[in-house]
Amino acid sequence: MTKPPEAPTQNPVQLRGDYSRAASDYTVDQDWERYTREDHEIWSTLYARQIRLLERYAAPEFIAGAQALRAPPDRIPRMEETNEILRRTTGWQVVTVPGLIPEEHFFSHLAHRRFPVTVWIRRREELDYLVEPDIFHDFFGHVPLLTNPVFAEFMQAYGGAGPKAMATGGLKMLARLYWYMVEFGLINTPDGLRVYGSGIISSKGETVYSIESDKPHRIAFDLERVMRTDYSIDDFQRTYFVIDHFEELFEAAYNTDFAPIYKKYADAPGFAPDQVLETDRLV
Ligand code: HBI
Ligand code: FE
Repeated sequence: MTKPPEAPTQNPVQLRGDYSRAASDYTVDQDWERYTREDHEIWSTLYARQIRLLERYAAPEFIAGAQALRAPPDRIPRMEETNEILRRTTGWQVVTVPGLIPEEHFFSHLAHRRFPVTVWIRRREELDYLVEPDIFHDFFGHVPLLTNPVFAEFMQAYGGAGPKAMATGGLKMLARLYWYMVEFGLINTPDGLRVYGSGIISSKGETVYSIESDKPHRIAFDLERVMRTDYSIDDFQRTYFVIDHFEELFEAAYNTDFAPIYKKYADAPGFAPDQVLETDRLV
């Protein structure tokens, strides 16, 4: 019997899933037969809304990944079908979990090329906003880019950096890297800015806002800048960080020793989410 974890430090929420059947690594069976007609209809509504935004707003690598997964538009995908495809492309696997899981388990899954996907789907009244990631956010938002070799390498290296961060007080800074560059990242393309961050691309409103609005700051990716910047979890982002290539993330996670950064800024307050520094290169 696995007791529900305290919500991870970044997501102070009352956890919704059933953790009683979870294994020691917090995985559970998807139990696809247990989804209701309403669950599949909510998936279909969300999928139809987001898939039509991809052409205009999503990074080409994201679109290619979404197509490669061949997710059904009218029902929640079966993870074993997805895993067949992932195994052949980058060797990643999806594992299903009851919801948010403790950081150390989350990092460990990523380090072993396993992406935790929540099994339940949001209710109709949560269509536009929900606090804890559901299967639509995790699957539609995160899994497509796991078919991209460079991004997949970055995600594994990111997971590998977890234990040392937790041991040396760097968890908050490492979590900011995930927040800004995995959940809310933008990428420059010859056709202009495009979305690849999961939190954006799984949200109808934020997909448009992140590209069209003149309210948020858009700042060129800089590892230390991102690691030092606080974020809010309950509204559209005030700042997006922009990369030119996914290799920038790979370089950061694979070739940078984060320890000196954790040490240098351990007691420094974070920058406010809407702050702009004169050293920032605005995009
Ligand atoms: N658990 N299932 C799940 N999904 C996440 O995205 C997740 C998590 N636990 C911790 C977490 N994310 C964040 O704190 C990461 O920054 C580590
Ligand atoms: Fe996410």
